[in-house]
Amino acid sequence: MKGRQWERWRRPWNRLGGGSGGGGVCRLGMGPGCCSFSFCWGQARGHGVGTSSSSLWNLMGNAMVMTQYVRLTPDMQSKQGALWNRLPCFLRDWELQVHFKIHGQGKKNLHGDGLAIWYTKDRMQPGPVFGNMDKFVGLGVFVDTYPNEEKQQERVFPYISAMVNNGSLSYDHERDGRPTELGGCTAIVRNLHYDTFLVIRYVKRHLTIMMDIDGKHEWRDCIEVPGVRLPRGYYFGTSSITGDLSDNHDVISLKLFELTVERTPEEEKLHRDVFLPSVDNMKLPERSEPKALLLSPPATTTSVTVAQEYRRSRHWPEHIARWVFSRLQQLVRDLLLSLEL
Ligand SMILES: [Ca+2]
Repeated sequence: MKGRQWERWRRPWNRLGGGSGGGGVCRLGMGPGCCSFSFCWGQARGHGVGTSSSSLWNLMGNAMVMTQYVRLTPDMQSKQGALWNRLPCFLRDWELQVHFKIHGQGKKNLHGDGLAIWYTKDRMQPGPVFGNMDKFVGLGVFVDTYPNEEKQQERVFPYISAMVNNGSLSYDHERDGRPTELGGCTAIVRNLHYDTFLVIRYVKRHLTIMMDIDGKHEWRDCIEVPGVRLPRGYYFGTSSITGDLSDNHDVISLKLFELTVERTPEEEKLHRDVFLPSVDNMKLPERSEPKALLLSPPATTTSVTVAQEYRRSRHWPEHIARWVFSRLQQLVRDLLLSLEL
């Protein structure tokens, strides 16, 4: 990356609320002692995608290494592909820059399905969520190009959304992931003649997603979620899938930057390592939880985000109390019936 280009990646932390300590320092993640990675053709060949055992990357499915990029899927039906980094990442604060291109022959909404960027516990697990496994553990960021849900007038596609999962939630493909999304924004990214970028920034448990898709070399805000707890030691990857409709989903570069941010002693205590992903003030259901306790959006509202659902879920003790009470009622009824007999 050229110096001038590098400048545009930098952004005052205070504006993002991530740098109470007077601003952070970014450095390219290829430095010593850093688990960061990058492939950018002609610049970081040693870390490029390849078949040698020294490659930091694994390809999966229909993904192909081309001269200047990795093609996750070609513009053909029923393909899926992925690219995964081999090393778990133990950075506390990081920024992933994704240079991608989505293009194809399809007109209007006759193209799909989009691509996803992952920071997850598991890697190389093909599945239905943009080519990756469902019920993943970690963070997924989706560039969804096809509106599956019919009533989607209030939402213009392609649409970027994010989801944090502890392994208990399914991505609802038919509803474009709305029941579980943390937030999102429209991103017109198909068939553009200029470069398109996404950046996922994770600083002090603050998740920020921005995009540069207008050819103006400017970042636009997309998603901002505080209180996101992501364990260290997960894997970065990207994946894509096509169905009846298709597109070329190309990744030109993935660059991870370590972000060095000062923490106060109090923040050090607060930001202790976690073992499962979660979002503050949001209740992720446990796998074994009774169905009655799982939160589902009301049938009448299609635009309620999971964030809103989770905020409501702060009343979960009431749900438990109601459930226990109904069970007790049932037990008493059963007892009375058996006495009558
Ligand atoms: Ca979709």
